[in-house]
Amino acid sequence: MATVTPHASTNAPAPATPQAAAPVQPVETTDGFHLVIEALKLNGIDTVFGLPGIPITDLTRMLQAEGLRMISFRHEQSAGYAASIAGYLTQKPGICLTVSAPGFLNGLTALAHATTNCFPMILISGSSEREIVDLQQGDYEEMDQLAIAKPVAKAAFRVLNAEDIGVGIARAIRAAVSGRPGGVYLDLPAKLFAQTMDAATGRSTLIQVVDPAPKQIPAADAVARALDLLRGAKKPLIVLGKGAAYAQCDADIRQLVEKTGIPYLAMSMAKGLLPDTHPQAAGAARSFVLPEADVVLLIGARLNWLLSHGKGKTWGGKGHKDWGGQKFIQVDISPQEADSNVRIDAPVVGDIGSCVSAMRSGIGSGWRKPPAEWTDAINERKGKNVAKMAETLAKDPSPMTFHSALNVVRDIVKANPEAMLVNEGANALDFTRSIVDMYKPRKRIDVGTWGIMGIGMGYCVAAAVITGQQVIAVEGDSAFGFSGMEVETICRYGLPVCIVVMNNNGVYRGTDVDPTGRDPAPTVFVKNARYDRIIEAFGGVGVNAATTTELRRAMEEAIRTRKPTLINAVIDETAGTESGRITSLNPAARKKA
Ligand SMILES: Cc1ncc(C[n+]2csc(CCOP(=O)(O)OP(=O)(O)O)c2C)c(N)n1
Ligand SMILES: [Mg+2]
Repeated sequence: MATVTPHASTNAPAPATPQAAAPVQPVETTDGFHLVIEALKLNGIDTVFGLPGIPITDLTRMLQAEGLRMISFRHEQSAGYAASIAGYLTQKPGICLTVSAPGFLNGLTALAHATTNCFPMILISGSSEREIVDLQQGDYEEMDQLAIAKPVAKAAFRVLNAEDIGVGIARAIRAAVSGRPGGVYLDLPAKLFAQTMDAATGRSTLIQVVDPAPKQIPAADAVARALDLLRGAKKPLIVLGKGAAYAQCDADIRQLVEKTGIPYLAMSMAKGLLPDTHPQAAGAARSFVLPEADVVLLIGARLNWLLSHGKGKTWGGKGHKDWGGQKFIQVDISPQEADSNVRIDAPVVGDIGSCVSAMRSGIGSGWRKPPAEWTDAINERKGKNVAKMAETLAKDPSPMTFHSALNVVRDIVKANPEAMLVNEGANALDFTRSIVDMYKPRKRIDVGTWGIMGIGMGYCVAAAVITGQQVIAVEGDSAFGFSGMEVETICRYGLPVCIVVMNNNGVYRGTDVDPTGRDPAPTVFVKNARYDRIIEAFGGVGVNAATTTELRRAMEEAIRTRKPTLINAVIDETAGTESGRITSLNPAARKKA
C-alpha cells in the first residue's frame, strides 16, 4: 500500500476563551485534493493524463508532487485517448483529468470511445458549483456534466463530500474494469477539493478495491456445447478480437489455436496475439474463409460492422442481410452480446482467460485436426495472395506508394518486434493493417471500433509512457492533423516516438478539385506540405522522405537514437481509394454533384 504525506496543518484552533488556553494538540488535517490522490495511489494508479485549469490546476501539481506521473497535454481529447489506451494496455483504468464544461466535453469523445471499445478509463472532471449549475445561474463553465456523460459512459458518479471520495473512486474503478470494461465519468465539484477533515478519519474512508475485475468462470455445459459444435465442424474458423488481446491470456489462446489446428483470423488489434506469420493465420485468405467456414469460434470479437454483422455476402449470404449458414460459438464476457446480429448457437460467457482455459482443457488429447481439404484450400489461397502482395511490395516507384513506403515499415517492425505500432487514417490504416505483420500481442493500437481519427498522438504518448518501448506511428496526413499539436507533448517528455506521416495531400487522395474552381476541394490539403517542420519547432527531428531509401534511413535513425522524430513520407497523391477499404459504406447519391 502506498503512503502519502497528508496535508498537515499545524494551525491550532484559537482557544474559545482566554481562560481555556490549555495546550492544544495540533490536528493533522487533509483535504479533498489529497484524498483524491491518496485514493488513486492506494489503488495502484501511478499515471494521470490531463490538462490543467480551474478547478484542478493544484490537483495536477499535487499529483506530481506526490510521485504520480502527471502527463500534461495540449488538448483534452488526446489526454483522453491516451487514458483509454493506457487502460487497454494495463487492465487498470486509464485516468484522464480535465477542467469543467469545455475541458470535460473535449475529454468526452475519448470516454465514449473507451466505452465503445471496452477499454477501462475514468474521466475525472472538475465541475462548477452545484447550486448555481442546477438553477442555471450562469456559473463559470457551467454545465450539468454528469447528465451529459451518462449516455456515453458505462457508469457516472459525482462526489459532493470529501468523506465520500474513497467510495467514489472505488466505484469508478470497479465500474471501469469489471465485467465488460468501459469508460466511467467521475464528477468532482470545485468545492470538494478544499473541504478539510482530520487526516486519520480521511484515510479511514478510503477503499483499496479488492479483486476489481473478478474472474467469471464459464458454465461447464456451455463449454461442452461449444466444443461439441467445434468438434463436428468440417471447416472451422477462429476469430480473435481485441477482447482476446485485452485479456492477457496469450499462452492459453496460442495453445487453444495450436491444439485444435483451426485456422484463425486476427482482428486489427488482435494482430500479433499469435505472430502474423503463424502457419494457421488465415488473414491473407480472409475473403475465402469467411463465406466458406461452417463453424466460427469468436473469441473477444463482436459481430459488428467490422465483421459485416456475421451475415451478408462477406459470409456467403445471398443478399446483403442474408445469413451465410455458419454456426457461431461466441466467447464473451457480456451475456448480452450473443444474438446481437445473428443466432449464436453456443454462447460461452465468462472472462476470456477463464473461457479459453476451460476450452483448452476440455479439448483433451484425442482432438482431430480440421480436414486437410479445408486447411489445404486456405493455404493455397494464402500462398497466391502472399505471392501477389510480395510482387507489389518489391516495386519501388517514384513517388512512393502506400505499398512501397509500408514495405519499409514492415521491415522495420519485423526488426523491432517489441515496438508499439500506432495507426490511423483510411488508406494509411487499411494498407498498414494488411502489409505490416505483427509479432507480439498488444503491439498494434489503432482507430478501434469506430474507425475514429484523432487517436494518434495521444496513443503515442501513452504507449511510450506505459511501455517504455519505441513507438512507431503510421499516420494519414488527415488523421495526423487531428492531434498534431501533441508532437510538442512528445518532445516535451522526450518520448521515443517515430511518426511517419503518409502524405498524399489529403483525405483519401490529393486529387479532388472544386468543380466551381473557387475553393480547394473538401478532401485536399496544401500541396506538398512539410509536416516534418512541425516537430522541428519543438526540438524534435524532422525528415522529409521522398524515397524508400530516405524513409528507411530516417526510421532506423529514429529507433537508434530514440529521439522524437517526424518523417514526412511523400506518397503519390493518386495512390489512395475513397475511404480506403470501406468505400461501400458511403451512401450513394442518386444525383451526381
Ligand atoms: C473523428 C473523425 N472525423 C472524421 C472521420 C472521417 N474520416 C475517415 S478517414 C479520414 C481521413 C483519411 O485521410 P488520411 O488520414 O490522410 O488517410 P489516407 O486515406 O489519405 O491515407 C477521415 C476524415 C473519422 N473517421 N473520424
Ligand atoms: Mg491522406
